Amino acid sequence: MSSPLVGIVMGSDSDWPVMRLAAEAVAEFGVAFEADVVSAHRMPQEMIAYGERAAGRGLRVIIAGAGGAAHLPGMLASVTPLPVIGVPVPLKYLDGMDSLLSIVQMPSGVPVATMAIGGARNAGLLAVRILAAADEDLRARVVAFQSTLRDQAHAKGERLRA
Ligand code: RP5
Repeated sequence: MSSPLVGIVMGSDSDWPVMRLAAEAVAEFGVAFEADVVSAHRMPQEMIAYGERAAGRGLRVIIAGAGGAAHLPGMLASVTPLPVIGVPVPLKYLDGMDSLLSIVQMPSGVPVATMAIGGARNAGLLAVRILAAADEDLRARVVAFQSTLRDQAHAKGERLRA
């Protein structure tokens, strides 16, 4: 197995049912990834160390998901030069609006690409696109994937018109 290019981290293993969609999307394109729990509030030192070491370990994109007071994506973005994609994980209360607002309102200078609430699949697909910008083979796979989406949409229209 080649060394991971995408780091998928989350505040708790309870986020995994959402975050595994990011892992599945990345795996569909044959991109090596790692997944781990890195909690901003329960293990802040380890979280900072993860962000500081990520680029040096060979990671190229970080996907970070958290729920509630979701500070993990923003804090990682503050200590890594890598692109960080944030996934708001919906919890029992507030329907994920708390997670979304905690992730999306970053101060100028510290960007986080914030996905929709529960939008972990798009996080994986965005990570693939970021890598594909400098990888022609991967880009061809993204184009083929887009063709599949187009064909599926046409098929839906055909079924309605039939
Ligand atoms: C957040 O608290 C985690 O990202 C998770 O969404 C939430 C609940 O964590 P657990 O209490 O289930 O470990 O930091």
